[in-house]
Amino acid sequence: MENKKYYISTAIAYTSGKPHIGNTYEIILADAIARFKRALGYDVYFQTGTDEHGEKIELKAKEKGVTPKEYVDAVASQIKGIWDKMNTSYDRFVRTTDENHERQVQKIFKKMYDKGDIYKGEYKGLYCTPCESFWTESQLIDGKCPDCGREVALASEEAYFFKLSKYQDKLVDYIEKHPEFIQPESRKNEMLNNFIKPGLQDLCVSRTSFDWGIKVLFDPKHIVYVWLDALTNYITNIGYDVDNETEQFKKWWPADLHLIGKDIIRFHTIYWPCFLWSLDLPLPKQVFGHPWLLTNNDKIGKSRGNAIYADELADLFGVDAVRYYVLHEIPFANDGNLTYELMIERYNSDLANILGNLVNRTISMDKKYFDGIVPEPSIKEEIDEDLIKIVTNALDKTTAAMDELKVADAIDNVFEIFRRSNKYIDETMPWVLAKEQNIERLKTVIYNLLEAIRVGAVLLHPFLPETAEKIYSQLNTDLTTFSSIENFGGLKVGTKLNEPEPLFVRIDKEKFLEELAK
Ligand code: ME8
Repeated sequence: MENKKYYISTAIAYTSGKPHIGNTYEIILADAIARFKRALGYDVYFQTGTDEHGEKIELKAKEKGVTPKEYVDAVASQIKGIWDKMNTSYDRFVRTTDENHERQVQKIFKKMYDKGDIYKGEYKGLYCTPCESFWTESQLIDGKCPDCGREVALASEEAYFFKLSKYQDKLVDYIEKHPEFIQPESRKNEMLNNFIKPGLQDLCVSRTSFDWGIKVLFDPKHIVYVWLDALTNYITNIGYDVDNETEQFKKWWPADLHLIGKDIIRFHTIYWPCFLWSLDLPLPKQVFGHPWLLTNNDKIGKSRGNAIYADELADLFGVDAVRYYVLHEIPFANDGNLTYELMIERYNSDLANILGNLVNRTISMDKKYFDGIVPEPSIKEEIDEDLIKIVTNALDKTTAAMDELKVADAIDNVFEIFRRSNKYIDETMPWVLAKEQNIERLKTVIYNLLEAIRVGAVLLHPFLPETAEKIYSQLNTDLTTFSSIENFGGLKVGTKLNEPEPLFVRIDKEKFLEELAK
């Protein structure tokens, strides 16, 4: 397999507060994609981190009576702690307060200025402080910020502007010629028709009304606009330097995928391409705006008071149960919903019943009939063919879904192996074979089940790594690569299995919800 590079990034989370399950969904989704690519043999670089400047954070720190740096240090470490708890395999956690990032942003701003893409002017507009965004009258909804619904205030200041208008035609042309650039497709049309084609106004890229940010090198009373600061994280942290092209940068840029939420597609597909063109750099290959996770069908927000947190869910259900839920329940283009009731139902039906029971039953049967040794298959029957077909096709099918970023479909494909295996138990009735002393056939049936479970575990690994590793350990196998599942029959005959241990213990819904209410 060729060793191609794959650079995937998530949005960098605001350090305004603890990230909720919606924000955490994104890092889990990126993690599943990154792990899958690594398993396919790609040389992967997976970057995430925190967005730490801006007026909102300055205000939050003041409220708490700490310096902005003390405030962001604490929140960034909390965010990193949640990313780690969720078992995400990022290669680098970046922070916009990193010294190198700050220096590079100053140099980038200067380069754009020297080129004539940034000029000085005066800004008058309607500003939403929590969103760090200026809006035009026509963008407001009921006179309020279209993103968060809060009041906007008239603001006027001397400011630097970026010539977005200069790149408008180029942007329309690029997006039309590269249909894969903005995903899902519906978002592409929304950007083109609602935002770009009606006309791009020059963008205000500096502020003087607060201090907490990166100072413009040649005019230090100006602070670099937080989105110019934040977006450049994707290049400053892989060795971008305006005066010196590094090998590291040449290796990784352009990024293969910026994974972000649908609310910030505008910044990534309008501002970011124009900034990159101003620096004479190529664009990322793809920007995928994933849907939202809702709770009780309402958007989860840090300041909406309805936040559910990933670490708290993980304490209740386990890390992999949370990973499973968010990966499975949020389809490619539609929002997903999360409630405790739904979470328990999914947990019981998919994780405890379909997967947990299958593994437990199969290993227990092997222990009972063959003393825990992997038996040699010999007597094949027609009924085996469908199971074997589903198992051997799963790698290609799952890879195809992942290539299209249809992660919920991909994980469902893996579960197809487990569902089919359960059905195979019902069809073959191993206990009847044992009673009838049909031992040779029983050996084949048990072997097929164990091998199906191994293949399922290998494919499950990118999504639920800890569960897959528990299965490897129960099967006592080190055949865990994607190449080991290209053909059916990899599991070694004669292997001594380890003790079966329940992977997911069924939850009593009523009791659980009662406890939770307390
Ligand atoms: O937007 N469901 O940071 P952030 C799913 N700092 N995803 C959600 C979500 C939900 N309910 N709510 C938010 C920022 N997200 C900027 C990014 S990148 C250069 C700068 C997603 O902490 C959101 O869309 O508000 C974003 O991709 C990520 O969580 C971080 O959001």
